[in-house]
Amino acid sequence: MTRTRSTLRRAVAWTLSALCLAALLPGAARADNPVVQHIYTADPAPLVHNGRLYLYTGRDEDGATYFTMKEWRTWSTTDMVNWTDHGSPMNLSTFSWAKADAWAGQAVERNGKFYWYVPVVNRATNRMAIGVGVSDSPTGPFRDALGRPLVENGEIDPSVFIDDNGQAYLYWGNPNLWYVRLNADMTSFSGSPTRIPLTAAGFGTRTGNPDRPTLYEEAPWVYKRNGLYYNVFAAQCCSEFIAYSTAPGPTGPWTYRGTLMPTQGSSFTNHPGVVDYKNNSYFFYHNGALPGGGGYARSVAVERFTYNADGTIPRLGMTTSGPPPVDVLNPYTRQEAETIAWGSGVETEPAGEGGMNVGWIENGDWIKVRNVAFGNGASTFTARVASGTSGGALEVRTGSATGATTARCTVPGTGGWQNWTTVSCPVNGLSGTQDVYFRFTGGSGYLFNVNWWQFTAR
Ligand code: FUB
Repeated sequence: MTRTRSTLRRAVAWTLSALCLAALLPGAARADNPVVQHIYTADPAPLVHNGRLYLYTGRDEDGATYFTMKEWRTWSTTDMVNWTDHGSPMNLSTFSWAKADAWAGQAVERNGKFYWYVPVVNRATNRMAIGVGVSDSPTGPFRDALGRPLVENGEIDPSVFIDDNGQAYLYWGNPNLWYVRLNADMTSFSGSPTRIPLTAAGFGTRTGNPDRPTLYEEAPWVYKRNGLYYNVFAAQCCSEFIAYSTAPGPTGPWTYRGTLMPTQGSSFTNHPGVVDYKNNSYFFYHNGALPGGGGYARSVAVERFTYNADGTIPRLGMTTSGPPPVDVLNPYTRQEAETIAWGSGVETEPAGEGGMNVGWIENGDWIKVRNVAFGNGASTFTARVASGTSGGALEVRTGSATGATTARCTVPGTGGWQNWTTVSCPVNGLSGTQDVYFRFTGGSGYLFNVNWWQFTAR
């Protein structure tokens, strides 16, 4: 099998060498934003379910010169710093009627099923339409719930919201802002799509574009907090900034509340997603912060924030540090190798054993996993590995990717990149709660894959 890695991975590896130097400087921020480093991601949509935060995104293809998007991706975390890659549970071919443009959507849970609303080009009409994927699991796979668009008027960016009384709403639109009441089945609606009046009082005033007199551009994200309804949206174009409005009810009347995140970050679009998780509030967005990043090579990032006492949202800036951890990671249960705080040089792929594995590993690549709670100390490190060449070594380091080595497992050739075996090695001096770095070493070319890892306590 020929294994070729993307230009993005090489670029991240180079830039991380520079960031490591920066980290030695006093006061240097630890770079944990964007949340994913091995592919470009865009259009974040968070969802909390059963104590886990799931993140639904689009994917910008390497080298794209437009929003050339073919698949959606799912990620999850329990601590806001280590993110598990669940791969792509839905793509353009999920919708047989879709031609192109796997753009910004949102997923929601109802009665044990997960509904993911997404805009795509309808092949039959050549217009943007909104489809709905459904799954029994937050990580998919998703199938087309209808076999046709749910709604189509040439506009994009669905946001779904279920009110306390069970009434669900779908909002979407660029250049207009629409809503429709969804039925309890989440795949049909009552009444007709209705246009929300884009007034200056509701959505601010834009200058210099008579066709779009208010700031509303696209990407609505509608939710409710303490009885107040929020619509956070991408404002003005281009470059966009993030603004928001509030209302006493789900259909308005909306009052413009100003800027949430000013234009920043070398992507001319931005896209909001807001969620509460483990007693904190989080704002997801995207920028062009990864190497090679830009308007068509975006990356999802996240900031923690606190609402003001009157319910308004403070103005937020993009950071490279991101939020602090809200939980520890337990090394004494099996952890997926694709649970990553920061990865340098690696990629992921579906594993033959199920789930995903880390692959395309070369000498010097590494993965950081944050806030790992070793307690009184670990005695043994175990990893599930495969190698289509002659393997290498998997080192567990602390402090940095070149810090103290606490364990070193030799990985043999296994006769194939999906021929898995389990290796173990002794651990020395790993206790308390700290970040660990898995560093991969060996000869030239691809060394081995890693599916999961686990420590044994002393
Ligand atoms: O990702 C494609 C489009 O760019 C989204 O639908 C918009 O919200 C903007 O982010």
